Amino acid sequence: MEPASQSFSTTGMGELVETISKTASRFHIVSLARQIKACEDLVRNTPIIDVAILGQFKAGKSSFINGLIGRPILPVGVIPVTTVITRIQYGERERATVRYFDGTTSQISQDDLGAYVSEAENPSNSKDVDVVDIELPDLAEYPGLRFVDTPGMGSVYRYHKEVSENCLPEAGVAIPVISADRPLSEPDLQLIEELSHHTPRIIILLTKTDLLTPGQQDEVVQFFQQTLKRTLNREYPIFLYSIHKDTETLRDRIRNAVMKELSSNRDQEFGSILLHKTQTLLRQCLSYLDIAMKTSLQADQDRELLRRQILNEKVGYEQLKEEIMVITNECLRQTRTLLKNHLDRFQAPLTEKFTNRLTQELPTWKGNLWKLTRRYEAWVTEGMETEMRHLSKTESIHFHGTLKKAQTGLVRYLEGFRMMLDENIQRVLGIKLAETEWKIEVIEPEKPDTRVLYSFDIHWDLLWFLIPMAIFRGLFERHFLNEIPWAVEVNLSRLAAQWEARINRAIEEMRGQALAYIKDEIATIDALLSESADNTREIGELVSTLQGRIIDRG
Ligand SMILES: Nc1nc2c(ncn2[C@@H]2O[C@H](COP(=O)(O)OP(=O)(O)OP(=O)(O)O)[C@@H](O)[C@H]2O)c(=O)[nH]1
Ligand SMILES: [Mg+2]
Repeated sequence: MEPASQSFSTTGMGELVETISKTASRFHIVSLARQIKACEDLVRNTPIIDVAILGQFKAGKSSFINGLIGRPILPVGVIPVTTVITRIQYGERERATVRYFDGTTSQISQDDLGAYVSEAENPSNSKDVDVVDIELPDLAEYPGLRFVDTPGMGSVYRYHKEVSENCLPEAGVAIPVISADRPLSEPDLQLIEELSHHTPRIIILLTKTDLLTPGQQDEVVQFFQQTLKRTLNREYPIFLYSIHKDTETLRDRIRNAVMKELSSNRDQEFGSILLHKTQTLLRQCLSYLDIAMKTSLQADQDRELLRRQILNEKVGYEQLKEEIMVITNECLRQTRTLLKNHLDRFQAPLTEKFTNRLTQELPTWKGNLWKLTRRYEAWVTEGMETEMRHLSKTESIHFHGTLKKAQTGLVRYLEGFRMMLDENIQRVLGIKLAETEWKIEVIEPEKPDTRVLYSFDIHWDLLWFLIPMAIFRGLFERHFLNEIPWAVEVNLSRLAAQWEARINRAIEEMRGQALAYIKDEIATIDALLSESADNTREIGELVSTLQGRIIDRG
């Protein structure tokens, strides 16, 4: 903490108020808005000190201000009167300006004031008046001071209290008014306590002293002093006032001891008011930042926990990858068996079909062994191609078994991963991940190549000119027929291998998608987590900057 320094510069304060203002908007500390605005106004504008007269309804606030002015400008009455904030200051000419909530203004005659500031003529402030500003040549002896008359608190008009409370941040000097017939109620103490946050200058005014004997007045003043000391541990100057008895004397006492002093030391007063306000603002801002910091730290811890949960061996990318590998490898391995088992059932019927056809066709084939062999090759190739193409078409639906299994496995696995992530995020951060439309599509394998290659192991046919067909034809025909089961088996197996390659490629593609999904999701969460750490750092930096501006009040 910086050593206490009572010297200050408005520039330095302006910069501090600006930092607080930025902090408040960055962390949405809306509750400080009015105080910030009040400090900004004080820093920016010509120093004018608002002397706010506040207190319970009918305490005699408006009457007291009228007394200071020396004539009955403000409406007073036996029922709650003041309904709008009225600010009165010195001006060369008499002038009254009504400022409305919508920002518009209008000049009114002093005599019409009641129509705007009294509850009777402007019920519930139906005229939407924000404030009425009055300038009077009568106040020449109080340059730089602006007396602020406020609606009374504690009456049936609850909004009167709100209006008055809202103006507390602007109060430079506060005069809580307490009527002698209701000496120091709980709301009075609360008001004084609240005021102490906003101003270093609180002067208590005990009104209607004509209702008390001098002895009773002393008694009441003593009671005030003791109570304030006991409850707030503070001492405040207490002044007496009455509109009926010793008015001049009492008023002059306040004038000389308070108002004149405020006026003549205005710059210094202004400085200490601004200092007080910015320090209060600073402390409040720091206490909000404290909450933000705690929340952020807590969140960081939880996020760290979440991070650990995401990155631990159970849910870390490497582990997830391994599990996904297990799921898919199992499917990849099973593809061949599945295909083989399915295609095996075609072995016998196809063999029979080809054998029968060949048995029928062979006798019609003419020529030497070479020609016969070529013919046989062409016949088998064409026949096999047709059959394999047909099988590939009609049976492919049954080949997708492992692909579907891999898809189901991956989808289920990813759902589990996401659900786990979702639960953690919800528990730690209290937010729900947006649903993703993500799902694994089965990738259709491309159609395999059904071309068939076939030839004898030993190229007898090249020796065709040595082989007399009349003797050996029967032998070769048998050989051709015997080749059929093998040809069927080889081509079914080739078909299976081609489908296996394609299906497994599709499974691997799905695996790639699943891994990319997990990787992306983890990276996103990771990025969000690092952002939160920055938040804590940012708050930390702000806290240390602002703490350096705290002045120890000792
Ligand atoms: N006996 C006595 N009555 C007073 C004194 N000051 C004010 N009153 C009376 O108290 C009543 C209220 O006075 P106001 O000045 O209107 O009081 P206020 O605090 O402004 O009231 P609100 O604006 O309604 O909050 C009026 O009837 C005044 O005549 C005083 O010193 N002695
Ligand atoms: Mg009043």
